[in-house]
Amino acid sequence: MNLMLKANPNPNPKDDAKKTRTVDLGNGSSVIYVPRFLAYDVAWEFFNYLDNHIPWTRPTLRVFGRSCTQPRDTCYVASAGLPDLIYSGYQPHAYSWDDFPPLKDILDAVHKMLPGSTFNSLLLNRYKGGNDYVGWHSDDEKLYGSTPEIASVSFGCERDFILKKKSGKSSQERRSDDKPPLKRSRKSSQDDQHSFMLKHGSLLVMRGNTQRDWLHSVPKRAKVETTRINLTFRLVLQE
Ligand SMILES: O=C(O)CCC(=O)C(=O)O
Repeated sequence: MNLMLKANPNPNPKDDAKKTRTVDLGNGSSVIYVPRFLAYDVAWEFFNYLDNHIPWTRPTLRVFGRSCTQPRDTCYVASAGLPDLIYSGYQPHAYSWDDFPPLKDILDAVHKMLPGSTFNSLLLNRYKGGNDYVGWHSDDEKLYGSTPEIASVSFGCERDFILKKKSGKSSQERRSDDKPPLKRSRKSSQDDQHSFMLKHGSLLVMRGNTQRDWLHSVPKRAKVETTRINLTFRLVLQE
């Protein structure tokens, strides 16, 4: 597949700067949102490639002692020689970047957009409609280190991405794929919750202490009928 990848295609840098949003969450946590990271048409070409060529699976997870089907499709790609990813009792097979060359183009574009950052693994998620979701969790697995940077590229249907501050009982705030998150907690103050509508072709980056201090989720949405694909790039540390 020969895609003319165009990251951040807007020719006016001032206009781009206006659209990119950086949110300081406090205590060394921050989020950057780039709504037009990829050109619209190029992003649809990627969507079609990913939808049709990725070997999607919907694994069984073990959450709080119970088995449940992960409420979205997934696939994992990583550089050779990295420690295995295991979450909720599931160890995905690690495909190689060479198996899916367009993923390397997207990784290159992410590296270009975030100078000084390095990513060597990718978790892909496919939400086939509004019933598919990811519950409240943080990406605080040991293999990502204490302050992981996470770069997330979205394709297809727009979905809400919500961050909420951890309450402090962090041992209970693990990945909860069997518990659909509520739309909004009425108790939360504005500073304790942030919401982004992740657009087709957008990039969202979480930095610093975000995984230590915040949870994130993509909640169910009753009216959503079409597919969203998400690519989450992370750096797995060598043992
Ligand atoms: O789909 C998304 O935007 C988030 C995915 C996510 O949080 C995860 O895979 O850990």
